[in-house]
Amino acid sequence: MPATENTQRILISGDEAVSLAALHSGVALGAGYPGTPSTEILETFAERGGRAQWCPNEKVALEVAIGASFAGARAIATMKHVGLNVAADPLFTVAYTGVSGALIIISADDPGLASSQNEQDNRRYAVAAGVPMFEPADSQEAYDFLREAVAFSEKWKTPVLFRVTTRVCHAKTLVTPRPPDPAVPAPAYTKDIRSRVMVPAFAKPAHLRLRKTLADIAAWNNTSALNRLIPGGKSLGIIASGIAFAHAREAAPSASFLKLGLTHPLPEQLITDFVKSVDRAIVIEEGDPFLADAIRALGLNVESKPPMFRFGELNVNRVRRILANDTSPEPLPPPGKPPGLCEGCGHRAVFETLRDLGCVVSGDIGCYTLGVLPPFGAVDTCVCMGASIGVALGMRHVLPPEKSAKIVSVIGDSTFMHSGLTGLVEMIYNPPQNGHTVIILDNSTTAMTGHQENPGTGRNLLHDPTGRVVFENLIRGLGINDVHIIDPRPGDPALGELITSCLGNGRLNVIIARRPCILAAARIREYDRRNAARAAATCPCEHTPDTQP
Ligand SMILES: Cc1ncc(C[n+]2csc(CCOP(=O)(O)OP(=O)(O)O)c2C)c(N)n1
Ligand code: SF4
Repeated sequence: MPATENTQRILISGDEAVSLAALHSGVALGAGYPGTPSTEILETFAERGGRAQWCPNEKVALEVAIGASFAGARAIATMKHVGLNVAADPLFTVAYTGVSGALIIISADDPGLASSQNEQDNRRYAVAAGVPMFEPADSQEAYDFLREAVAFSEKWKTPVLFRVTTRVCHAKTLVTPRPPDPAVPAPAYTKDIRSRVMVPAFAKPAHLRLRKTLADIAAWNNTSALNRLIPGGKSLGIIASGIAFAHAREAAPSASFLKLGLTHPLPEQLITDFVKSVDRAIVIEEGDPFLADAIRALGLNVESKPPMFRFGELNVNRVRRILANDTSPEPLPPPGKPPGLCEGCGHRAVFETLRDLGCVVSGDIGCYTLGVLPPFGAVDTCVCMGASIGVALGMRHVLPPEKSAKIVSVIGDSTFMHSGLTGLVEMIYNPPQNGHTVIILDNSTTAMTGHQENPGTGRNLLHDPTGRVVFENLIRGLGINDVHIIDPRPGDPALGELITSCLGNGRLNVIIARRPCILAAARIREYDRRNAARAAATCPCEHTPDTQP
């Protein structure tokens, strides 16, 4: 990369800024699972030459990043907020083990549910797991804080939770990067059994160490440059973090501000001094009253937003209303274009058939969740990724056979790899009396999040060829004999006949409805052509692949 490109002012999104900072920090490996608004971090990291990979799910991604860090390398793990639920198990224990190389866990939260099933506030995870948390407010901070987080993680030997939200991830603001880190440690593994093996005898002292480290960081945070005091009028003092800070600055430019960047553990003395220095102190934050509750727990008298502003994103106007304690009903947003499955989408034929058969569909998360909308109305439940199988099995276990006979699980290919597999294992282990049928919608891509690859496509993050999990082999290998592959063509009665026969046979069935996503099909053909041409160019034998017998 030319030196000027490193330090020139550029207009980039928060996600791009994080990826650039990771590159400049010498991050050796980025591992993640796609999810809005985090997806672009790994994609741009890879485009800029970083080593990045999609993993089957967020838990595996975090574990891979932990391994890289244990081996002394700098690593990031990226995911959307709900992904951290999946990765929570390693998260809580890596807080005890600590790290060698920097480990930054990037959680991209979605207040307002632009593209999610809930609007959980992952700042709670920092407290629950005992992991320090950085919260940038714009692209420059996303860049600066990521670089600071790398140094911080190695200094304190702790993983860092890097919490961003939709507006920070996707809005573009100016960034002045710094030259890349000249001293990136080379990976090296040092044996340290007492720190890395969390049996009770080692975990108990590890927990004590963690609490001591957090107390030391809290004291250090009182003078850390990650937090900023912005002097203003004495009549109003605002404590804010993340994007809420930007909105509050615009809404009340003459107020005094305490802008927090390291929001766990909190700089208690700094906050106490600030609150005491102003006549009226108010916390402006998006999502849960996370800061407000913690500051009140210090015995400080701060105001916080009325409950109605806990829902959805904040903006300048909403912050003005909070400051004015205006709780009158908010105007409804103008109706947008309702989402729907694309014309020609292979999922359509499946949901038309399920609707016409009167099936009870235990659904999952992906483009195909849109089968819930008219004209299909053919999704009955949708909880979280992978839940389609377990939820259907539970229903089948308790309902009488005549009521449960038409229950079907529907799951996409990426979601099946993410967390559907264990549902199938459960189906084999605890089969319902009258059998069950799972339909895997294999469109050869992770369409909903922007057409990323997954272990079933045989292509990696850069769309280059890699190992492919062949669903039918895998499922037969698990011991399910009734595995059917079908092309779900519109108007073809074959799919309906197949589903009907599966529902009636009382056995365990998996139907793989295989048809590439129509929006990705041309690109997939292009990747396959490119990969075949590359393979031919590097073929070590004397014949070209075309002339081989
Ligand atoms: C735990 C978790 N991680 C990530 C996401 C984001 N996400 C929603 S659906 C989906 C996968 C969709 O792919 P697939 O199952 O293949 O269905 P398609 O959209 O291609 O129809 C992802 C990654 C999520 N909702 N939850
Ligand atoms: S993007 Fe692909 S999978 Fe999603 S609705 Fe459109 S055609 Fe279907």
